[in-house]
Amino acid sequence: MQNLTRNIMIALVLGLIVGLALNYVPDNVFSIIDTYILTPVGQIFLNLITMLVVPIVFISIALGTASLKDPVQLGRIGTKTITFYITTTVIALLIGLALAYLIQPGQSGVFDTASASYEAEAAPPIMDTLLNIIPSNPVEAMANAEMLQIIAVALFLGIALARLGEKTEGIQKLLEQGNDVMMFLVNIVMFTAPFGAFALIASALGDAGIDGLQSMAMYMITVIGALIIHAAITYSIAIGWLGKTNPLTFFKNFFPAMTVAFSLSSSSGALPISMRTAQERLGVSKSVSSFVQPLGATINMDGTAIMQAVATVFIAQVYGVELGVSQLVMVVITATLASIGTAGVPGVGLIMLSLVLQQVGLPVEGIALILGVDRLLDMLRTALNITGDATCAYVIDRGEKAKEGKTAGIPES
Ligand code: DAS
Repeated sequence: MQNLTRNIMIALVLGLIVGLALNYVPDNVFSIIDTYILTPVGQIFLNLITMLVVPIVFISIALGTASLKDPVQLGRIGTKTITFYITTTVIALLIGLALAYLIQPGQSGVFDTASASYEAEAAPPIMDTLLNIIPSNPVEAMANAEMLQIIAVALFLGIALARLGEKTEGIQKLLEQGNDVMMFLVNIVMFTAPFGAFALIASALGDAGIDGLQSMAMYMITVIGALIIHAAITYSIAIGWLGKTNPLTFFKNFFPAMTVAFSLSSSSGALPISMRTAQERLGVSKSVSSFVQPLGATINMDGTAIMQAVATVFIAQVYGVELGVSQLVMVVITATLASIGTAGVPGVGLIMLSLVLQQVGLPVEGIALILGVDRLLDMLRTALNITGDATCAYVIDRGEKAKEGKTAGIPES
């Protein structure tokens, strides 16, 4: 794991250097390099990982649920998980809104709203998503990577396995072997991680351009500042107070997973590594990790919520729209619900942002203003998203072990 992290870090630094350098080559040269080298390499890496997401989430949730034999414990862990995720997402949104009003990123610089245009991808209506959690056709749900529906089917299967016990040990064994196969395939795919990380960040930086970064500097500073504050305050309080652990030790041990999430810009794609890191380096039990983290990769995206809060205020400021308190409340509610229904894949935050903007009557084409730097911010907010999932798993695991009188906490390295 250390070698992988080191190689990814080296690849990211090289990618940053190359990405900056690509700003000084003619546009047509960059376009050729990006089209025929960077984007294909990055896409191959993303597809390799994304290919494994559906089986990994399904198997992990089914096994995690099946291992929680006591339905009372399953209910307790499920309730704590959902409560933690919704609470931290609301706090993240409030931090994003507060910092955006403090820094006022939309007041600095000149933004060309006249030519701004953005075709919002059809975001799933939130209520439909929540009502359709139970799929009529599980196979179709898997084929369409409807993550909430896949989780629902896996939960039902896991509960059945837990209740039927030995009668279904063959299926449980099959799932466990399937999990071993998936982890083996992840190991193979992760060999390509440094190449993918290099290509993705070089392409994103080359695409954003130095001018783009400068004009969006205040917006990026606001988002990055809120991400840091959320990790440094919200998660640190949870880790220190509820997890009884030094937050710095936690972040240091979880850092390898954060680099993978940063490279991938995909919570779901980073899931295998984030679960393995939580289990091996944070000491989280497999049953809690396999239940809490796959759920979080889909329904918990605090980093994304922060981007949406800041982007909404930024776009309102650029277009000279005053947001009332009721509209800000709608931003919090819509962004919280929107994050529940979408899988953790690259760029999904922007799709949800169009939902939030529509909800508060802001022009969706305002997204065009932040599009250029979004891939870079997506890397950072995805790293925060999975850190929130791991924080939840760690805190819940500590609570469960305390109940059982077991020792808990980060194993001595
Ligand atoms: N890339 C998303 C994720 O995987 C986050 C986002 O798009 O905001 O968590």
